[in-house]
Amino acid sequence: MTQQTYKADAIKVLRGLEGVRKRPAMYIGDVGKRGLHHLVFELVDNGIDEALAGYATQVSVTIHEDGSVTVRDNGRGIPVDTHPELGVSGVEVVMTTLHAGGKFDSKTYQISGGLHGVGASVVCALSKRLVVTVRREGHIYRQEFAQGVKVTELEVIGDTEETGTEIRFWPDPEIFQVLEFDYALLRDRLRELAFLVSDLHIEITDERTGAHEVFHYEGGLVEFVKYLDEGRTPIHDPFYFKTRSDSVEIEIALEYHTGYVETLLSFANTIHTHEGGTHLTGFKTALTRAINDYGKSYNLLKKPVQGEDVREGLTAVIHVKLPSPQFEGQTKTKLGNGYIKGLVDSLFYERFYRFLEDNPSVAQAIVEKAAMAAQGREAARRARELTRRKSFLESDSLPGKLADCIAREADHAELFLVEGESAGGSAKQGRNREFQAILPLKGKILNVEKARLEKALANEEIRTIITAIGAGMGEDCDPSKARYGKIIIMTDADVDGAHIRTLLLTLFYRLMKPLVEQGFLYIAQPPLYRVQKGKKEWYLYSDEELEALKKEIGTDGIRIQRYKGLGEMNPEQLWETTMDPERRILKRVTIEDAAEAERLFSILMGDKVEPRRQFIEENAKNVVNLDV
Ligand code: 0RA
Repeated sequence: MTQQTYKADAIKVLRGLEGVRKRPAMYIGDVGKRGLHHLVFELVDNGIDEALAGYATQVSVTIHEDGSVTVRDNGRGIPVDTHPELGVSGVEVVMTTLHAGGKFDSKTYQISGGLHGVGASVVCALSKRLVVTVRREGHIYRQEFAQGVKVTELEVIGDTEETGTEIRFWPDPEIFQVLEFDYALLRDRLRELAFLVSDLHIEITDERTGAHEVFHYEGGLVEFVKYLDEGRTPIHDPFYFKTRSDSVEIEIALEYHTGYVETLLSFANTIHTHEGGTHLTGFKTALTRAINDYGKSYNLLKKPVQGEDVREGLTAVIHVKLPSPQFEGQTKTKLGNGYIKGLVDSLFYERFYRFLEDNPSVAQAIVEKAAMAAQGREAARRARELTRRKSFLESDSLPGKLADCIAREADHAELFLVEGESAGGSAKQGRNREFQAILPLKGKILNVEKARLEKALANEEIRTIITAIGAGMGEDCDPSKARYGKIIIMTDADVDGAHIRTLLLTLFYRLMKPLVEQGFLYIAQPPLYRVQKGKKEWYLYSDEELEALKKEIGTDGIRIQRYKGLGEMNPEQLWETTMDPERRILKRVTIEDAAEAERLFSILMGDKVEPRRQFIEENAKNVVNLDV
């Protein structure tokens, strides 16, 4: 890395900060939970920039008890000398003007793209208080701001041999609807960043709870792939390559496992491209061609296989770094730079084809797996046509077990998926049949993580669920066709219930993901206790609530009933506590972090027992770490 000396005069000033407080959503997406956490990632990105430029090796995040967060890096430190035109320090320029930064040339990668990279100044504008501490040129400097305006001058507060930038901020309650930081959300993204930038040490500390984790993965993407596949059985050592062509860097790791699920994660300049884009397209095209070419050359394939066939049981991470990334798509997470497709295609093809030639037994296993997948796909297509033919369009083909509701508009209609025939019976009697439909489920449904599509579709219980909902499945899944606006999973509050809930979540996540993404899926919260004292009664949903109530009303003469299952409630009780929209508690299932959700399902539902046991032990409380 060339030793460029940017000083304050290299900082280009583009715009003032007024607009940020007026329209925060334009800069950070929203002013809810997501936007709040975006502030932290904005600062972390600056540290990552310093690391990618070769200057920082550490980034740390600390959540403080007073609701503030500190982000620190050991890079060069924000310049402290006076800007020649503006007459203020570099620190002040960076913190109070939009798009300031010494990195607007494309010699170093800027992380910026889409919502990202708008810089520390946005965080400053949206904080009721912010303190910057810079270690540089032998001194420790400090300056304080409030709502984007400086409240102290830059001053020297000590001496040091270290360098780096430390920013502590207190999010402004006038701006944000949510002020509480979520440790797990920050941690998951920081871990992901540590996989993506392998030389970096990333630390997170939560002073509210004492939690502390350090992430550093020398193996980078190879370790990322292994991490994602922790619950699965790989069939070879990961393939890995990294290459550079002009100013573009391409890095890919992949492995095939014994399962059927496809897990592809793509990134551009460390940003998760949820919607894919040109890098992913190039990768997929090359993979399909390489396997077909190899299979044909070595007489391993009778006829060509398709893209989805070569991705069955594949886990891959693709990371490209390029100057000026273009982000498109609904959520601005689709890489648009057209030339990247051809570049990834040709460079990856060459290296992957060579990998196949160098590892003939692995290559044979991969080609055979793809051929099997092609057969499975044919069988699944036939099965799907069957499901489609007896689809919801012919209303008498709705599953016999379904007690449908009267309402026809999805907006008003709800479907309860209920564990067990007896609870199903209570739910049918207790429901409001105007808008509530009930589908009782017999015990445990098939685990779709371990079964191929054709087997999943051959399963009566799964077909029933898909047909009842009517939105289709797989690539055909279309939430606008769903017959219900809310699909509510209602299981017992015990271990079996949690297992069935996870099986159902896996089914939706794997076969009807758009329904999850678009917020159709909910989890009902049946009460854990019923408490009676005299003529009064209470339904309680947690042990904490029970303790609180005992404190309030005392323990004399109270009767506590613990519900072990939905079946112990009569229809009226079930309605009052769990189904009545006026009184029930529903948790909406969202996918906060796709990579973590992928891994979670592979651990919970994959074929390895040990990681699952360990995971459940560590996370005994929140059985599924989807943000429900
Ligand atoms: C402008 C110029 C230089 C560094 C930075 C900004 C910088 C900003 C942040 C924000 C968080 N951490 C940061 N680290 C560095 C270059 C300074 C030089 O040439 O020494």
